[in-house]
Amino acid sequence: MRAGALLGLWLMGMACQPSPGASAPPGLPPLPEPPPDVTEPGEEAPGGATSVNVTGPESFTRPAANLSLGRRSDFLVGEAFFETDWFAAPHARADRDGLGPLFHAVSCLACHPRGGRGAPPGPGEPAVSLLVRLSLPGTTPEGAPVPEPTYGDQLQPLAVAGVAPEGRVEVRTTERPGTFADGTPYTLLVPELVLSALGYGPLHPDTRVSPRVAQPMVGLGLLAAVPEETVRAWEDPDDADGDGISGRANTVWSARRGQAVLGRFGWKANQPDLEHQNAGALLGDLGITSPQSPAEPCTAAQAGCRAAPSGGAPELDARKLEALTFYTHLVGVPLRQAVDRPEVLRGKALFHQTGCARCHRPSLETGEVEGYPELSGQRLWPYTDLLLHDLGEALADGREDFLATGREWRTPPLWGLSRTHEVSGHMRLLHDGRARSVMEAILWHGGEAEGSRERVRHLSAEDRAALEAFLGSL
Ligand code: HEC
Ligand code: HEC
Ligand SMILES: [Ca+2]
Ligand SMILES: [Ca+2]
Ligand SMILES: [Ca+2]
Repeated sequence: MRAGALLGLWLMGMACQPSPGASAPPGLPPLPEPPPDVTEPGEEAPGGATSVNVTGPESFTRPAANLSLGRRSDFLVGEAFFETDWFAAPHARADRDGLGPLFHAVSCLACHPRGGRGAPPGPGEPAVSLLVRLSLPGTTPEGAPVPEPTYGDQLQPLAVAGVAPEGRVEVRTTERPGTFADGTPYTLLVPELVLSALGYGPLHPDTRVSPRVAQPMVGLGLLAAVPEETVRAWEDPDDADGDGISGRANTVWSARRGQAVLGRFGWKANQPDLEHQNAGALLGDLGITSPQSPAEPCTAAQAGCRAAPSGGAPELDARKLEALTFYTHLVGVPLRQAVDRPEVLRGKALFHQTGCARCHRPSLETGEVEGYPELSGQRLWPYTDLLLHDLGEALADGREDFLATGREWRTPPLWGLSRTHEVSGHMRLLHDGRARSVMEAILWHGGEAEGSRERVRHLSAEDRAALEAFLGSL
């Protein structure tokens, strides 16, 4: 520790030497954090012993490297439920029917292609892997958002024959030009959500609408294994240390445990665990009931939906939900590439110097997780604090989600970022997929991350490339 501190002081001295690229923009103090421009032990294996040696389009499909042979077959069973197409009931494949009556897609895979992330629709196209959450202001007794009275908590654009779909979801964009401090121009795409062909009349005038793209499926069990104390220790709700970054944990309702617990999953950390998240996806996205969510998502106003045939009670039983949940815990994080390239190390130092690491926390250790020895006691490099941060008005959806305000989002993990294009076929980032590159994602950061963004805007082209090289090595 002491040697580390001395090294830190020495590195700070180095950082103070004139380096035009990394200088702080006017009005912003340089960050005191020492930039670790060396490779740290384990950094190349973001998921510890679970990390998988894989490149290319299948990067997000491998089971954790330390999974035993016997448990690998359980993983494959769960994966099959993730990939399978569901059919409207009744269907000859009685174990695969019950789709809808209202739904958004026929499989998990349709939105999480190869375990990757979704994207907003192109101009004039309907949304596929972007879904829309709906609510009214206020909270339910459990602290959850209040569903829109006619449409519920999600807008399903598809329905089985004989039932009216809820509407059509499109995204219109306008260009917003900007410049880096060195004069280099850039263009951001400002999205506007357009809902049309509403099947059940107008939305309540106070409706809050939140578009979200599907998230990548890697390393999720490891995030479930992050000790709550670790996350809570990073909270700084009143910014007591004065660095402009607060960070609050979400607290959400766990029906399974019958109590409020730390929120970890979803763009607003609005889900307590993967079983909840998966049951919610089955119901809201596919219209598949499970022991956890036994009632179809039809509101009182949707008589056709309520009268449609069911595929069983429930449509997916406890054993299958368990298999699906097992799978979602154990998709391995790919090993990093070229961690010690000088440009990557320079970019890593800049990641710290520009303040990214204040929210995208590089490393932590998992606790003990019952039933998952593979995930316990691992040193991770996820680049997240799992906390909510106000990222400013431009990214705000204006929709509260448990404790998350309409301006707050959970810091997303950055592991696997380099595989985005290969796996998902695009480079769309952020909760609604508006960013077309890593640099655009950074340029959208505001609120608590405004200082970070401004530091990046003031970097030289060479330093920007180094930062991108580091992010492209994750
Ligand atoms: C209509 C598109 C769509 C479908 C279909 C879909 N998802 Fe998702 N998935 C999303 C979106 C959007 C999010 C983020 C949700 C949020 O922030 O509220 C998400 C988030 C998740 C997460 C949390 C990831 C994280 O990093 O926190 C898991 C796990 C997940 N989905 C599993 C599934 C499973 C299992 C299925 C099939 C039963 C499924 N999804 C089907 C769109 C989809
Ligand atoms: C105040 C906390 C904070 C700081 C500082 C911060 N970020 Fe973020 N970052 C977030 C949050 C929250 C999001 C999600 C925002 C959204 O989806 O609308 C995000 C999203 C991202 C994404 C997109 C990830 C994805 O899965 O779509 C990238 C890439 C990223 N940040 C990189 C950086 C870099 C590089 C820096 C430093 C220059 C940085 N961030 C600084 C909180 C922060
Ligand atoms: Ca159903
Ligand atoms: Ca609905
Ligand atoms: Ca702070």
